[in-house]
Amino acid sequence: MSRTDQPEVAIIMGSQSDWPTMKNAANTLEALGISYDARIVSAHRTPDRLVEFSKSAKKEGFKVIIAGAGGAAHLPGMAASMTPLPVFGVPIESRALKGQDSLLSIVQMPAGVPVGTLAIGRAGAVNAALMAASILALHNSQIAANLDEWREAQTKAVAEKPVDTEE
Ligand code: RP5
Repeated sequence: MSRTDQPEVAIIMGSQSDWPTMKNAANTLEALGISYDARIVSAHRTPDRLVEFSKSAKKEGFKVIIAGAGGAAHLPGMAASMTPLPVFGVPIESRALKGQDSLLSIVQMPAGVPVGTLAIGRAGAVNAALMAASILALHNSQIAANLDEWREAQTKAVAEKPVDTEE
């Protein structure tokens, strides 16, 4: 699997506390040989950092942004409002409302400023990385091959019969 020097995907998140979830996106990108840069960018606590990041992300060479946030999750939408790059939003599973707040905050964007919203939590983080990979694979045959291989391995890993597991 090949890597390039300039990270192709930016993973941004509202807080350090989002990293255990967003690490699933990072791990998936790594498995696919896709370079990324992970940063903490908070829409509420570091608004200037958000503006600076979003306005320069394309110039920096990023091709896709994955943004995870929880609660009043304004990060993905605000980032999308300031960049032409595709933005995938990952709703973090919040303690108070189990991520329903995050999901609704991210998914209900007004027409004209899209955020590709994924599932709450780990599944969303993994799938955001896979969506990023699908986009990059359109113009990168190595990533396309890695993605095919990853999917094939996933299929092969599914047993035909269930086994008893400890509860
Ligand atoms: C959001 O607030 C973050 O994305 C995080 O999910 C949530 C809680 O942040 P912490 O209080 O844990 O830093 O901005």
